[in-house]
Amino acid sequence: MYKKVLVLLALMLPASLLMAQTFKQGDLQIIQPWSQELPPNAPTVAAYFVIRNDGNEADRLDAVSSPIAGTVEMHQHMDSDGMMKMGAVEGVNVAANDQVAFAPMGYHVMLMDLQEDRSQLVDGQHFPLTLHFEKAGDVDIEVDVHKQPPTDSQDHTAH
Ligand SMILES: [Cu+2]
Repeated sequence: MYKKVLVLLALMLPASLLMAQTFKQGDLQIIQPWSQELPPNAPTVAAYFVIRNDGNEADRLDAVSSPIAGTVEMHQHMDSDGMMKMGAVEGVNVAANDQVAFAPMGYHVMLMDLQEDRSQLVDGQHFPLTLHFEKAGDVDIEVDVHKQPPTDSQDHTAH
């Protein structure tokens, strides 16, 4: 009986993953983590999300890790002399009652030294990521992989 319920839940899982997900821990919310599907030989993969801090104290994202990558860094795109470059940042502050967006051409999480099994890096799949915060501690999230950037955060009417 118990087993049947678990099987049912497992079957229902893919449908729920099509919806934007939010992960909560304490005063923090990690909203709609996503990654774009890349060619199978791409050396790196990027992850994006919004960190919302509803608390009255600032927190700081100190590090990010994932079992699918040997190295995970936080990067920021910078406009230097008209050239877009990206570089690693030590950490990202999230002020009290504020939010920080990780998005293309801005802050992003960069996964490197990817594991050989890339079955989680295709459209419709998802992979685990752990965000290490100075105060909130570790937050485990799942990053949804999409062919196209999700648009529902900008436009709720387009269908
Ligand atoms: Cu990067």
